Amino acid sequence: CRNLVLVLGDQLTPDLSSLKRADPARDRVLMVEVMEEATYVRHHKKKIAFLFSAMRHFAEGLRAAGWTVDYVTLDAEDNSGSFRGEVARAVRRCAPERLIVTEPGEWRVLEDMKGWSEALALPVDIVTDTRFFCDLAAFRAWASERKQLRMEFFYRDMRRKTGLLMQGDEPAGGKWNFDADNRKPAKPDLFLPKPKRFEPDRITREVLKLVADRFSGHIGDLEPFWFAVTQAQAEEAFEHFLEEALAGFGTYQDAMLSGQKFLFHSVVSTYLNAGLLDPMTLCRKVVAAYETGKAPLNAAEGFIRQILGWREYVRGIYWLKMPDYVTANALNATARLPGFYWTGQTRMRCLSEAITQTIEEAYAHHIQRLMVTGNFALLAGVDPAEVHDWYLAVYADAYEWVELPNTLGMSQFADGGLLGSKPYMSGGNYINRMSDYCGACDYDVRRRTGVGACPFNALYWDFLDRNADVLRGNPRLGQAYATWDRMSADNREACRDDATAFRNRLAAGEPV
Ligand code: FAD
Ligand code: DLZ
Ligand code: SF4
Repeated sequence: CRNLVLVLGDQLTPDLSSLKRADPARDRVLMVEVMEEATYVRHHKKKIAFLFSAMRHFAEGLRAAGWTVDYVTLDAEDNSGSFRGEVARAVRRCAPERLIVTEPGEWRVLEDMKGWSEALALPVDIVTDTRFFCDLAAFRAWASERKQLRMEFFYRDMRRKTGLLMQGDEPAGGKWNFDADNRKPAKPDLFLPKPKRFEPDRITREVLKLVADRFSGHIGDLEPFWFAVTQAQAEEAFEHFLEEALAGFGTYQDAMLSGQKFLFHSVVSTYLNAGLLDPMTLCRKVVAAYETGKAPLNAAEGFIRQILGWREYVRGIYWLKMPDYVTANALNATARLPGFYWTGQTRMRCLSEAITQTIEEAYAHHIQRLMVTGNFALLAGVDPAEVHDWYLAVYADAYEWVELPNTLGMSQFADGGLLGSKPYMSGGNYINRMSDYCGACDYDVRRRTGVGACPFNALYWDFLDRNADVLRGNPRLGQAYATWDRMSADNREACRDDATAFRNRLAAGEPV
């Protein structure tokens, strides 16, 4: 063949930049299922199944469109188990003049790729990924002009640049951000939409068997498996969200309810990050829903900010700060990740809900990730590298470029305030306000210390105290430290003692 085009598992987009450079009549596509990618962290079974099935469906689509696809399944004889090994074998099979690949989403893969040309004695073109609103060069330029990086200002520039939800030079509705309207807890009797589910077809059933055989030791329930695995299905899932859930998305964005895994969230990150959905199309559809009166502005703006703002911003930060970012640990947190993160077995109701549904669905919504599992790990002083490995493994939407800044930066404050201006942390009070978890919990959210008190409470104050050298000067924490300072010495001591005892129990692996 003339060109060999390597398409990675999260590049399942028909107009991918690498494919656009090639010609179905003269070039060949290579896709590979490899053990290294499935095990560099031990991904959730559903995530592996989703990706292999989506890859196989995508290959079929390419063949139907006239491409020759060299597809290596995980169980193919002689599968070497790595991208590098499989590219080398494919080069021997078809002796191409050149290899073309769209830049990968993870630093580790790009570093390896940079050595391929020499190793294979072949030109390797690594081309820009055009599936984002802001390419990496543009982000670097934006960042280089600023002393402090903040998502909100990046987002405003992106609104201006794309014209999404703009009226001339002004934001639609006169404000950039409607989050003040978006903090309502949900009532248990609220009508709750469900994400669109799909029956596994023949290809998915084969993949499910493979994953059950080969990855039985990985976390997670493989079935029921209901994810979309094609572009058409993913688009259907998004249409379903537009009809059923978008209108409530803003208002209940931060709410949590027992047994309700999805609330008004779109559940499209898995599809978007694998390339089955296009971010610009999603945003345009949301604007149209607002303009036709199907969704209020706080919902449309809130949704667009997540995709046009946060998603693009964290990607920019990742590539700006790697490779050092992954080892950042500004608070010197060293505790091990508690074992119940892998089982959901804890009496703390909020954590057992979030972790159990993660095991079942490879999904939890943002506030569960940020204010339950993330918040707890932060307060308990868990090593951010362990927290990072967990998030990267357990969520079907997790790739390092998006997961790492969210975990290390937003959630664990391990970058010392680069991504967010203060740690996202709270005691039990916030969780109680935004959910119905506490009513069904063995612990008492109103008690700060003593037997049966909600562990988040003492941990919260103890966290502020332990990290005062880094955090006390932060103006956004002034009020919290003022409250701590006003507490009696006895109360402060009780917080320290209870939190230390609790952290010791975690370290000893005792049930909590
Ligand atoms: P919705 O709530 O419906 O939001 C719509 C879309 O906006 C999402 O599909 C997603 O593409 C985008 N989005 C929303 N918030 C963010 C964000 N903070 N960063 C980037 N994109 C965002 N998101 C991932 O895609 N992959 C991850 O590995 C990931 N890890 C996270 C780890 C932690 C500790 C935290 C706090 C957040 C993480 N997020 C991650 C962001 C967010 O939680 C998920 O994107 C969201 O929960 C996905 O569910 P949804 O599709 O129903 O999102
Ligand atoms: C996540 C993942 C998994 C589990 N397996 C594969 C695979 O077998 N083949 C493949 O091409 N990609 C896989 N991926 C996605 C890659 O890890 C992802 O493309 C890189 O990390 C770059 O973002
Ligand atoms: Fe979580 Fe504390 Fe509420 Fe229990 S009481 S659900 S541990 S916040």
